[in-house]
Amino acid sequence: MQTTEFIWFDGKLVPWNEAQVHVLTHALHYGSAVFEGIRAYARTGGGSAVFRLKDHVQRLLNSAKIIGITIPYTLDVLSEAILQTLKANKMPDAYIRPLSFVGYGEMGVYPGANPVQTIIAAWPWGAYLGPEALERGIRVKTSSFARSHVNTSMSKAKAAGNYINSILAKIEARDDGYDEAVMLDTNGFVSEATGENIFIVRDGILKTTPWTSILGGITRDSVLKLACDLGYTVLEQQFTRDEFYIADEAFFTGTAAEITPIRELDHRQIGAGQAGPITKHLQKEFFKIVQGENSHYADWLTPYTL
Ligand code: PPE
Repeated sequence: MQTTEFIWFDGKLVPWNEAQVHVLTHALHYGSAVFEGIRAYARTGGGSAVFRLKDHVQRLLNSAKIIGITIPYTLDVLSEAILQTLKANKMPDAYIRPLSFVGYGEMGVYPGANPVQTIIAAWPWGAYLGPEALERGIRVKTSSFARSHVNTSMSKAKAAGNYINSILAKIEARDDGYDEAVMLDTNGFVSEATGENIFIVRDGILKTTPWTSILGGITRDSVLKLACDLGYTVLEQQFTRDEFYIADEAFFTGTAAEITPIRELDHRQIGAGQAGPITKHLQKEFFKIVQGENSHYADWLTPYTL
């Protein structure tokens, strides 16, 4: 991967290669960590901005609360540290990865008095599902692995341990020649993908999974608001895989994936088998927003200069 110069580590900017932990770090054994994925974009006309910075930091703090660990930093301190990391690395655009984890101390599941440590890394990350994905759309399959029951793992926490479920589904999908997996919940309804939320479009109406067994995606929330503002009807409503098969359009949302069209599910072509008109419309407006070209959404952007 493409490295950068510094990683913020509990208040200090340390050289990339020196940001290390002990192999008996609790989180490495038990997945006791929470993280975020945030993007910063260069603005049309100069400068840069982090997209929905406070919302991401708030979700990090919420994730920690859900899994029962305490991050010893406030929202403002973490937000400032993220900007500091971008500036130190001279990055006009970036994917930013804050992570808070239960550190080295006692072994055993009980995290006890082990320290909670926090890092913030940033690196350049292009199109998550490949350079063609945003344009052409991707091929996906329904996973044989169900998304965890709402009382099994806490899906509203972006917790490291939750991602074993995602890794199982992702490996299966890739081994079978697909780009990504669509996961069903334990009742059989469409839940989310391994690192993306899902929208379908039928007869001009958008539908997305309600905030049940899914991560409350910030891109999902942005698209919900944007689509409403553009005059579309959007329903947060459960739907099944067969409804997905007969959708006119479908797409994933996520910080890494942005808005990625889906052109095929389980060998059924979705709509015309390419990015649909509503998907393209939302994609275009979304990219305008993140690049600072739509002042109506200025409060979603935290500007910074290098
Ligand atoms: N669901 C899951 C399970 C998920 O991991 C993500 C983000 C989303 C939905 C979308 O959430 P949001 O980014 O707030 O719109 N996945 C992150 C990690 C990807 C990775 O491979 O690492 C991301 O997109 O940053």
